[in-house]
Amino acid sequence: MSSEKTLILVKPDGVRRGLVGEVISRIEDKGYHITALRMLQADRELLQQHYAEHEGKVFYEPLIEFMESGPIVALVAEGNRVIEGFRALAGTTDPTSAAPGTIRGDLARDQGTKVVQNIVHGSDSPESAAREIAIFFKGN
Ligand code: IDP
Ligand code: MG
Repeated sequence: MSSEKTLILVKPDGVRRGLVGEVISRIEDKGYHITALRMLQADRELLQQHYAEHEGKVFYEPLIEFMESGPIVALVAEGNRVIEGFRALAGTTDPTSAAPGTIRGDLARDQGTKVVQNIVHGSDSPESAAREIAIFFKGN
């Protein structure tokens, strides 16, 4: 049985709104295993590494500022096709049009801010997952 890992973040909006348990429940209810977990206040350097692919975009600076605006929860989830599976659980980037039933579709909406606040991050490929897990879980 092949397995896979993904890096999931509960963003500052999710932590502020008390949705950590809700997000974790949805991951576990789907049948994935959480194999690492930490709460942290991310600093700018870590966030610049994590979001390097978005450097230069209009929402880049607001994204970094938003992500350092409060504590986040980082976790590693494991299971066959977990990268794709968690992206499906999360829903599309824009929470206004994200499908009902998804984390973003059920729990978030566009608040008119420069960066859209959408509760969670999930890695988008095996390469991203390996890179992102190394950033948030050094030594794992
Ligand atoms: P993803 O989180 O669904 O993978 P990405 O394109 O990787 O989406 O963007 C990273 C984050 O940047 C998003 O989750 C969202 O918070 C924010 N973002 C992405 N695109 C936009 C945009 O067009 N306007 C405002 N914020 C955006
Ligand atoms: Mg992304």
